[in-house]
Amino acid sequence: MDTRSVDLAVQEMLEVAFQNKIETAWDRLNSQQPQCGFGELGLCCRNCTQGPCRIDPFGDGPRKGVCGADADTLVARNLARSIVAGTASHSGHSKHLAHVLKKWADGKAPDYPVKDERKLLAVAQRHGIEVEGKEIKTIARLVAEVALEDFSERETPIAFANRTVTKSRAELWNKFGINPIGIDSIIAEMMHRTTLGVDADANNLLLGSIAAGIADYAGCHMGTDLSDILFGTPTPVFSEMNMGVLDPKQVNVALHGHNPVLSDLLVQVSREMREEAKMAGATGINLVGICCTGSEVLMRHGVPSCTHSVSQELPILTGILDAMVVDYQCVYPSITTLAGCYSTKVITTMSMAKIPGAIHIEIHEEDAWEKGKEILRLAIAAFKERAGRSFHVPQCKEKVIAGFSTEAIVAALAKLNQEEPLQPLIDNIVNGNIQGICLFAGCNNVKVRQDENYIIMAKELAKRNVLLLATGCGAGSLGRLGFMNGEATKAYAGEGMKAVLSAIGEANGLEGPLPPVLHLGSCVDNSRAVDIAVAIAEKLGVDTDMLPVVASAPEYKTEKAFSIGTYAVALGFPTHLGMVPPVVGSKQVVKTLTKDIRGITGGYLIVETNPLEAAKKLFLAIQERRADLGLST
Ligand code: XCC
Ligand code: SF4
Repeated sequence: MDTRSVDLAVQEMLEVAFQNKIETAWDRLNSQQPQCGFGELGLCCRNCTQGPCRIDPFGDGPRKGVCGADADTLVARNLARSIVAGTASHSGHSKHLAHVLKKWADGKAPDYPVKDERKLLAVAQRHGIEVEGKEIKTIARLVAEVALEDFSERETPIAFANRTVTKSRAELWNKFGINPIGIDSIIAEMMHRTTLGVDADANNLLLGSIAAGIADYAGCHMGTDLSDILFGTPTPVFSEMNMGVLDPKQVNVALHGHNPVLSDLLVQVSREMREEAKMAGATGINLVGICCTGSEVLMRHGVPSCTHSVSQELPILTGILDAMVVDYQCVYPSITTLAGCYSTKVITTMSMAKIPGAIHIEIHEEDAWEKGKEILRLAIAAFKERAGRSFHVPQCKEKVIAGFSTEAIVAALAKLNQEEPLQPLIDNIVNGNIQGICLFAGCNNVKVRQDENYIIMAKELAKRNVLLLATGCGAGSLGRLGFMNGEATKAYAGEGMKAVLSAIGEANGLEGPLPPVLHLGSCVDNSRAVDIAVAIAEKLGVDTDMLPVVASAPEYKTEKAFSIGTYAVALGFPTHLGMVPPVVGSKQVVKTLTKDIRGITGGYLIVETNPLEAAKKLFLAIQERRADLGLST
């Protein structure tokens, strides 16, 4: 058994790496051993130059840092900084989109017209913007302004968080003083609070972290809303996943990173460049996705996803990847070293995210189209360069249906009940055909066998009639391994859920049932799962912490995953982590996050590294909530 990945394509390419003595993330993990035990427990502090200070978890050595900070303070401060970094990343992405929308409204970004006016109007109305008689550009500018206002300090709580949850949830956040008044302001406040000699109270730090998590939710929701406005709200789309989507006869271009500002445009530009590619002897331009930017273009254009997260280096080793175009986040700097052994061009595109060894072509909204052509020309040149060279492409790919925006899910359900589209879903949750909903979010992590936790948990939960939603690299795992098509429902879903998904499939003219795992999009699109939960909660007249809805990050790695997990807890969901977070050095922090927090938000963390056990625990949490709602278990 390959202990590194379940994915056969990854296994095959790791063998290629081994044969060619090419170093991958797995090798580098090995050379990092043993990793720092203090760091693993959260017990190392570098927040001032009197440190680094370490606290002995066994109590034999020092119990306090030089300033007197104890284990609880250190662990809580470190966790807070991780969460805040995640919030900064997601909201940085959405701030970028807000500027693009505003530039278009001001006539400065002609390549970025509003694609989905309906969504624009819906978002505008949600924020109390009068739309009657106004031009689209004016409405777009007003929406962009509401978004940008959310970053600084407002008089009122953040709009994109408070107007998208139940009223009682927003009130609860106010009551406990965890409702932030600005995304950037809570980020700055938490950085301030975690410096030497400010907040030393672990629980107070954790409450501040939850506020930062709520700001992250706002950033994610804004990211989804603005992407839908600019690039279109996804509708169900058929595509494929895994490295077999690479085609030796075409110019292969991987879109990697997170933000659709660049990747969506390249999809459009590539259509114009097809002839140029043909003149170079290629049959066409084959765009493929990696990580979240891959999910964005899969959702909206059906661009196949090539691979995800820890295996992002491997498509280069096929020898036929002509360019890897990246924006920001989750892009391993190692890719330029690997690309150096092949004809692959790595192209960075954002001034804030350069990589030594890459070609930098900076994308500005003002002249994005021309720059897009320049990028694709480099890929075409690389295609010519590789003529006659040997290559190795694993013949693995799976069929997927993606594109499940909240709007698309509601539209699919409306085929069963035009007037009350959510009713069929609610009826089936009430009668137990669907026991509950689990959102799979987060990454792969080189410390666990890639995809294994997702696969085991998805099988276990699907057979217990739990409807699965997935985003980001979690969606990638489940897609690459065949959980995102109708066949998977037949193979894995329990009888109740199979009947429901078949009925929806049939009503929508699909050949088979809906997949057991619905692809909601990239990591910011976890907001879509929240929208679904909020809609159900409002319909039932309860708050989100009463719903049989749980979240899981079975193989997470990034700071962004921490901030998402934090807002899942803030919204009241039992939230599973499949890797032990670096908090075990503080009993108090562990207790607060897994138990006490429940008394505040209704949500809590479940840390469980065994996927079978994790599925059981999540199912139990679902059962508990069903019982509280008076539903059959
Ligand atoms: Fe990054 Fe979003 Fe994680 Fe994948 S899942 S490794 S964050 S690309 Ni968000
Ligand atoms: Fe050490 Fe305190 Fe400085 Fe941290 S803040 S490095 S614990 S002295």
